[in-house]
Amino acid sequence: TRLILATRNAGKITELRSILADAGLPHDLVGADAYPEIPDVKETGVTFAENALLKAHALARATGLPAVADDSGLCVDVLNGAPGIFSARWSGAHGDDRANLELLLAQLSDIADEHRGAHFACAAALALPDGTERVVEGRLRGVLRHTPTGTNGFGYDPILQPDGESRTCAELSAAEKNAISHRGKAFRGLVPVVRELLG
Ligand code: ITT
Ligand code: NA
Repeated sequence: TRLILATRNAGKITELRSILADAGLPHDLVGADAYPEIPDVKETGVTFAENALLKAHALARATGLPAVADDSGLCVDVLNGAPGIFSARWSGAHGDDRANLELLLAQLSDIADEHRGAHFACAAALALPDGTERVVEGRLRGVLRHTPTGTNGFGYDPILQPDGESRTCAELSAAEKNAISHRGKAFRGLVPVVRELLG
């Protein structure tokens, strides 16, 4: 069966393909870009789970195929969880990873190391054309560096140093990141659900 990945974020697509393939899902995974005629849904939810479900339902309804989506972001302790669901457009420009990261670093410039705790969060959603839905969430806890380091990954990876690591997420290999990441945890949790509902 074909399973649609309801995202146009290239960094996410790369991660999701390898996470789901490593988990042994036999499905043919296709990105939303394979359906350019279907408009992007407005992310009007107030939680990661609501937004992930909105994206998955919109694509499942429009294509008649099962769809998976993720909504994810960085939640900073001293900012009471911001940027959170606004992570992709924190600086105003949707998807401008560098501008978002630079703005966040500027906002945290006076914050000392012991108060720089944060986590990545991911909600992984599965929606079927008949309206059936499931969500699984995952987190990766760490501290925020003062200076971006590393060139792997995407988004805020160069500033998040996972707890127990001496490297940032952008210095981890793709496999190392997937093994501990919010997205890895959420989608590995979703795999048995996909198997149960789709066979
Ligand atoms: P889609 O809605 O098409 O999936 P998007 O990039 O808009 O793509 P989100 O709304 O989920 O996706 O925003 C997620 C943002 O959170 C992303 O742009 C990054 O800035 C950040 N983010 C999420 N996961 C991350 C990760 O693993 N590493 C670094 N940054 C991440
Ligand atoms: Na979002």
